[in-house]
Amino acid sequence: MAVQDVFRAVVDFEDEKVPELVRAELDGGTPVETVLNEGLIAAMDFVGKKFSEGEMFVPEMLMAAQAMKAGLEVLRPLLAQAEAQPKGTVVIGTVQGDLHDIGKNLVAMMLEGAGFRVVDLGVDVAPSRFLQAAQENGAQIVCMSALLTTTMPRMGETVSAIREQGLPLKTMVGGAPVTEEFARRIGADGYSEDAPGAVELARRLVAA
Ligand code: B1M
Repeated sequence: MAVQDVFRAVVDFEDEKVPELVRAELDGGTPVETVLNEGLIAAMDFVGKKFSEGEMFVPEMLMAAQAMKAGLEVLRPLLAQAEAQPKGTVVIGTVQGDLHDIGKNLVAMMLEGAGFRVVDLGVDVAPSRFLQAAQENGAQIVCMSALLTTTMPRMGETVSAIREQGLPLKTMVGGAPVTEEFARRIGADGYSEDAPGAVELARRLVAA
């Protein structure tokens, strides 16, 4: 039994087997971060590479994503041991036109775990919906995720809409194609390349 088994089960689309393998790893004393990074996330990176190389196709990516999600559900309570007093409220979503939600869900879980109240808008979220939900929920931060180069511009549009309305909201962005430089260019308040970094950033933005 090794974290490699978790990796293999995701790559082989064994969504029924993944939760039990994840549980077995945790029971055996493997740290939750290792199961997450070396098992689940590494498997999705592998699948993405195979897709780029034309060796896997969309249905296979989807099956692997389902297997990864099944594993994430086991990790959820460990990642999200919320504290009593919310650190602040964040509104999070994957931007308009983009249906990738695994990374966004991970960021949401870790923010919850760090004690933030998280309003998750799901996927395909239009700029106006981010604004409306942030105002309705008294949020301090709007968190946007994008996995497609074609949907990244929606992040800039959301930031601009917030600035135009003069709303006192901080914005943070992330997702595989997003960079620090891109975040600066669109005027976002912050960028993080991974979920733990997103938690650190959210803490800094709320404190600022
Ligand atoms: Co898609 N897909 N996909 N896909 N998919 C990618 C993104 C791609 C890179 C694959 C490839 O070509 N190698 C490519 C994008 C190319 C590009 O634009 N540069 C691609 C493509 C092309 C497509 C379609 C267009 C394919 C098609 O139909 N021809 C299509 C688009 C659909 C749409 O969105 N409109 C599509 C569809 C799909 C599926 C539905 C099959 C499925 C998504 C299922 C789901 O999410 N529910 C899927 C998948 C699974 C992938 C890959 C394989 C894996 C993505 C993933 O979940 N990674 C992906 C290849 C890859 O990235 N390796 C690929 C694991 C996840 C934990 O990582 O989301 O990066 P990630 O999140 C990280 C960080 O980025 C960061 O934290 C997370 C963990 O630490 N982070 C943030 C994320 N959001 C953040 C926000 C923050 C801070 C940090 O602050 C707010």
